[in-house]
Amino acid sequence: MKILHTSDWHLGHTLYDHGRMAEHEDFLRQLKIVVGEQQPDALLVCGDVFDRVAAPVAARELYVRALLDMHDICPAMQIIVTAGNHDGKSALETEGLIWGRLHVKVIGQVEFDDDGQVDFDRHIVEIRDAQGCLLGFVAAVPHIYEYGYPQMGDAEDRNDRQKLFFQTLLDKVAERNPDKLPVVLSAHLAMAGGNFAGHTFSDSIGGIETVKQEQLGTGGYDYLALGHIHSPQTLPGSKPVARYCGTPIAISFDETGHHGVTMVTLEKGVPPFIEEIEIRNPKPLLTLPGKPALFEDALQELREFPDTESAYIRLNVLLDGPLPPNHIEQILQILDRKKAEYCCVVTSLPSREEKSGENVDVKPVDADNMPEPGELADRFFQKKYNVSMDADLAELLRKAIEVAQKNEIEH
Ligand SMILES: [Mn+2]
Repeated sequence: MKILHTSDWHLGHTLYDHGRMAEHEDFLRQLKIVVGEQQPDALLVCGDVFDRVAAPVAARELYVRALLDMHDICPAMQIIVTAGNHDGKSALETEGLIWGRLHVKVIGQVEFDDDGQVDFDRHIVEIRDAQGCLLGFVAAVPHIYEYGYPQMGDAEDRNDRQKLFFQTLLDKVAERNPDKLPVVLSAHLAMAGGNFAGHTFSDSIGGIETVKQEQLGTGGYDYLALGHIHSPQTLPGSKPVARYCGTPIAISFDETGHHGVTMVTLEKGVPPFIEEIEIRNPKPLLTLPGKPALFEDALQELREFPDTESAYIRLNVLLDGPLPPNHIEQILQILDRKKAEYCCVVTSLPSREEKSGENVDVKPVDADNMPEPGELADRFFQKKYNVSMDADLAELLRKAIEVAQKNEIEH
């Protein structure tokens, strides 16, 4: 059984206001080639098909066209789409009714039968070859918030509910699988021991709570196909092997390294064979220079960047004072005749060892011995930038303090 494991397409993503439709189109063009060449038995999209619940029309069209294309080039292939935390779960699910006709199974959320019992059957997908011969199973679980696992039996704690959910699902697969054909479990969640580089846990990844593999049931599957984390990785020590295929194109500048999709070949009684297939982004996310440099040096590097090269640029600046007020204009001016596009500036301060001169210690201020505002500001400035304020800035500050104090007296 050959499974093409993908996740986190994030169609409709914008990077600092730059739409990424062309890159996603290019990814789907590459994916179509992979599917055409490899003829997998199943294609998994393990959540975060879209970047946001209300995905733009163009992104939805891209998704529809992609599924049609994949079906056309490999008609016997079973496509399985599960919702991630970024997806509109019920919308995805409703469209699934139509997709069923084209060998696409969409699982947006957990549903219950008339007796109020979890409908596990809809999470179990049989994978068959072109002749209809059963090859194995995919047990597909969409993103479920930790507190959202259904109450089952006497499991009250949310961890117990999660564990019971997965275990029950795997037990139901086992009932249907007397020949012990290969089973893939798929989920969209953060596993303990993963490398979460690039995820700023403030976004909808939310207060990330990691899950240990034993939470997802014991035994009963041969490969754990994960979505949610964007760096491709096989989890060290995972048993059965658990893997994030990663996002096909980087979503943030901190997702350095390659991206792609994962081809998994599963045979009865043999450990899964895993092959990474790289997806090349025609417009990479670049941090320039590679190591933080003073603003002028960073600008120089930007000037030297090839005019015709497509890229998103994050300028990497080492601060020796505040950035010039017109720093963005300076950057944009250089990029004006280039194909590369500006995204942001990331700043860092020299590490303590690199700092020259005395380190100025800011002592806690006691109310009776409050220093003059100008002195306090200067101490803070020295501490932050390791130099004194220049005369112009000191004069501006002196005037601002004067006005503020005058206002205070008047009111
Ligand atoms: Mn994601």
